[in-house]
Amino acid sequence: MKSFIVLILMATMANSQITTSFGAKINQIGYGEQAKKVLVYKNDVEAPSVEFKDLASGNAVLTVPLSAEATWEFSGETVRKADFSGLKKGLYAAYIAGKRISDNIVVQNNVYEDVFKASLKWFYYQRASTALSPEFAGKWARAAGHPDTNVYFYPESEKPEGWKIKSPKGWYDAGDYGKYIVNSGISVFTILQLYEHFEKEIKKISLNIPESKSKTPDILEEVRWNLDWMLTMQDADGGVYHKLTTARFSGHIMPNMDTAKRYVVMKTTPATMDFAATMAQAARIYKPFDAQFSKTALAAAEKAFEWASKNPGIIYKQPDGMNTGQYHPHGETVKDEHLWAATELYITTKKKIYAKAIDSIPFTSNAPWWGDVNFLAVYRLADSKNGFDKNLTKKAQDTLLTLANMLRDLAENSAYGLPIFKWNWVWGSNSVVANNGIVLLHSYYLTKDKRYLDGAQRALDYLLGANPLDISYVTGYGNRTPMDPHHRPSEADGIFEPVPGMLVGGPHEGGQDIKPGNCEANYVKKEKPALSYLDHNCSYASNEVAINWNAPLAYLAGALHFLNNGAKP
Ligand code: G3I
Ligand code: 9MR
Repeated sequence: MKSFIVLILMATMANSQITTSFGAKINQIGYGEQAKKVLVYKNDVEAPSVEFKDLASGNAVLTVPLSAEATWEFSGETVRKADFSGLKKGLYAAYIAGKRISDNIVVQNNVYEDVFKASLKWFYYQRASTALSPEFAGKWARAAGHPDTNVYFYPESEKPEGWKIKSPKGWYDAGDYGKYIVNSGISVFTILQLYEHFEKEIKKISLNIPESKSKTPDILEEVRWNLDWMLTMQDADGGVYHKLTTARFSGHIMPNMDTAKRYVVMKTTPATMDFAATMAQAARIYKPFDAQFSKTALAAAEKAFEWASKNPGIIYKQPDGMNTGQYHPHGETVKDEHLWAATELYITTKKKIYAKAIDSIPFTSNAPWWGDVNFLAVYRLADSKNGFDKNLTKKAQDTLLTLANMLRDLAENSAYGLPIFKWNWVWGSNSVVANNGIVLLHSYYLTKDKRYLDGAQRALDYLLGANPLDISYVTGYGNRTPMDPHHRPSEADGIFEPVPGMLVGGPHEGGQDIKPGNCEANYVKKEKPALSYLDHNCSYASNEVAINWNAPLAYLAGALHFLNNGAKP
């Protein structure tokens, strides 16, 4: 056993020096022992099969056939696939006709533990209003920024002279220093759902954060930092402010250097409903650890739902002179936020008023994202443990499996074997792939059909290296990783390596960042969205980081880690 661990360490170190690719597209972190393992290769040699050698002995241990050639429309590549799921625990490399074609391949059930923990720990690095000490942040320690104890209303003219609130803590949204309720909602939900699904296992996970010695699990302590901030964003009447930012995006400076006035902007229906859903979920989860907080969260949730029900159509509108993020709802509808809030409040309170709201709102059929949270409710309604009407549960299960079957079929039959739709190549496409993986995991939990689990594995494979650019999109985890993300602390801290564990937005051909003086290099490859990515801090449309991108990565990597090690959700 010891020799195996030494071998893994040597391989990981060796891998960390590997920068040039051998060509085969694989998961650069590795695979669980029972996992589906697929290699994709842009075939440059005529050969019927791929051979896998055990790097310890040098012996060939597995030979598998290469599939027929197929073209992946999103990169224009003609490739062949090989299923090497037969490989068990060990360290390998792949060869075609005697030529090495892959990085080291690690097969071991614990292989995702580090990248999973790093993707969660990243939220600590995003904390506002506190210094990050070397004990918990290592070389990315930094001074505190944004105390947010004097936050004004924008525009100030709309409030009495000197009006201000205290709104400290919370996570910076992304590469900027804004704090946004809409994006917080889905991010908090996704992380807390990982806790709900793997409570026994995740309680043992330490993130090495200042609260690690408390009796509350680290994942809940980290999320609490943002929940405490969210509570400060609720006005006395129950309405919730949409965001807290400066009037304009700051320069690429460290948090403590950004001392411009900060504002809360507009109470909106989507923000208030997202807040209600998140607080209702938190009220259940935190009850055993902090009964008072649980009570406060539920009261805030019910008050928010009431305000949003009385103000159903208040949509964010960027005021003049304000140019930070908008999180403007997709297609103006707030039905999805309403459905999600009612669902979470029903589970927590079992009140009929919430069940009534649920009945009147149809399901959508796409993985959840900040602009359409409908599927977060579908996940809940599809779970018979939540005590919803049986017909409603059946309808939700059918909705879930209809989407999952399309994703599963793409993972099995597309040229790259990936669960990615044509319309997924949006800004933050990597988070869409991660959320597609979560749709597949929910379907696996429901049916125990391993084909869904295999599809979720392929989603993680893509994010960790099995993609045309042969890059693991998570900073610090993989053989070739983003080195220059659009992330102000990583750009301004004077440290070569970016903050670790961050999932960059990923390929997107919108090119919104290609402007004179910014991102001149046109990285967009016409009609090849999977190649339209630029590892440069100018590219906020393909190379930024965000809490709603890391949260589904943390869920996907964490769930596969726990499932690889025997968890039963
Ligand atoms: O919904 C439409 C879809 O129907 C259409 O097919 C597609 C075509 O690309 O566009 C979709 O809308 C896009 C929307 O994201 C949803 O994907 C918009 O064009 C696109 O502009 C919008 O981008 C958002 C971006 O802010 C600009 O508003 C990203 O989702 C969002 O993640 C990003 O969020 C920013 C915050 O505002 C500020 N903090 C950083 C954060 C990450 O970049
Ligand atoms: O840094 C900002 C990033 O968080 C946003 O996603 C992006 C789009 O809203 O805007 C970035 O800020 C840029 C601004 O939009 C234009 N001037 C340069 C700013 C820094 O790149």
